[in-house]
Amino acid sequence: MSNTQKAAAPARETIALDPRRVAQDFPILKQKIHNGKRLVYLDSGATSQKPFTVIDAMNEYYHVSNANVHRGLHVLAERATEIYECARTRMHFFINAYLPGEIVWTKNATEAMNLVAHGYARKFLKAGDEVIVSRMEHHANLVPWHLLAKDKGVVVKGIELNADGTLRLEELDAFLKGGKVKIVALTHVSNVLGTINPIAEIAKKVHDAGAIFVVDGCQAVPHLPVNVQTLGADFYAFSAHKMLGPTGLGVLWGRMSLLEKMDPFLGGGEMIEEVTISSSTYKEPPGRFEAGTPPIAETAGMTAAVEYLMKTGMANIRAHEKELVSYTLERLKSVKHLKVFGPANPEIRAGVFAFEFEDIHAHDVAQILDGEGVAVRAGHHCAQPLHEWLGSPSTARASAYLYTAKEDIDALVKALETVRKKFA
Ligand code: 7TS
Repeated sequence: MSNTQKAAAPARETIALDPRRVAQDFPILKQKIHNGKRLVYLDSGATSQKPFTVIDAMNEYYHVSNANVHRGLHVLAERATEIYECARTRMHFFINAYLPGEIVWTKNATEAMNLVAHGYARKFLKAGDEVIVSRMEHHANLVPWHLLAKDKGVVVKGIELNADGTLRLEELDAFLKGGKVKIVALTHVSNVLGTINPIAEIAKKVHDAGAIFVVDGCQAVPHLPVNVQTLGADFYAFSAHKMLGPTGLGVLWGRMSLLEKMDPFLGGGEMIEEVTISSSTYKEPPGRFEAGTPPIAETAGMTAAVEYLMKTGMANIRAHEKELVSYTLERLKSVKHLKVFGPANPEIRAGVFAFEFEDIHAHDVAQILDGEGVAVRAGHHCAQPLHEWLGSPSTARASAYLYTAKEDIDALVKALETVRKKFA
């Protein structure tokens, strides 16, 4: 397989998406709820819905090809292995990895982050070394480092935020100057504020200081063109289920030179070269990190998801969501007493809208919205440090995707008016 892919071509003009047309590919979105109301799904930040092609690919796998991978010599085992490995190759093209072998299949993004913390950081960091995170991280990019801090005496420090919900990058510069930073681990896109962080710019700073850059791409890969070669990070983690794919599958991309140095995280079948009673040796990456029977049907679904995204065009999806950001922020301004968090500039914001009414609990807001057919999430969204900064233990959050139309935002605004009136 080629390891000399070129960086992606310069952005070409985008083609306008018709989200109502796109929504027709998603069977779940056709249903009516609560006595005939149209389902307005604004919770894609938690998980995206799945098109027919993804559901069909998984069904077909179980109908025609089901077997375990890399083991049997029979026809079904060969088919299953091909599906599993072709998905890896597809994914490497999708994010422009250097090699298919740099794609490690995990259970989800959380496991991918833990794999870096256990497989890389546990081996190479020592007491007093610093890991830099930020105030806007999901717990998946905090708790693995906390576990490491407890075990190894590593120190975890956080970059604070500007009032508009962007990173205070001057704080990163100051941390890096201290000379103790070994890892910087940041999200590409905030799951609450929608902030899109300047990953390529940060990668340069981190590398100039001789540290490793780990990126949580969970909210980015589904929504923006992601090219790991031009972004320049060292590890990049994400989940299939937020990008039209199935639950139970995640990805850790890592530079091969780093993966090769890492210890396995889980031990067992599939990941070994040779085992005796008292010792074992391990496969080269990625096999070393894929112990046990992996999610196979899920990779069949993943291939279909990536094909759907590529056919639609990631630049087109981003253009659609950017337009939706402008529209939504403008429409939400009309709702009295509603505070909306995150950057106002659509250039640096994804389609995520966390908000609160001064005196109404986020769970009440979400419940009333649900009654109106509008599905949003309420809570701390696994970002407690961020909510501490927002001064609120929980917010309600609407999150969009390629099937979200302006009509869905209009329905949200109308339902928010109902909330306001009920509590007036
Ligand atoms: N990182 C970010 C930025 C996320 O938004 C999430 C999930 C994760 C990591 C973890 O992903 P998982 O697939 O391993 O669970 N975020 C959300 C959310 O915002 N609402 O539900 C899940």
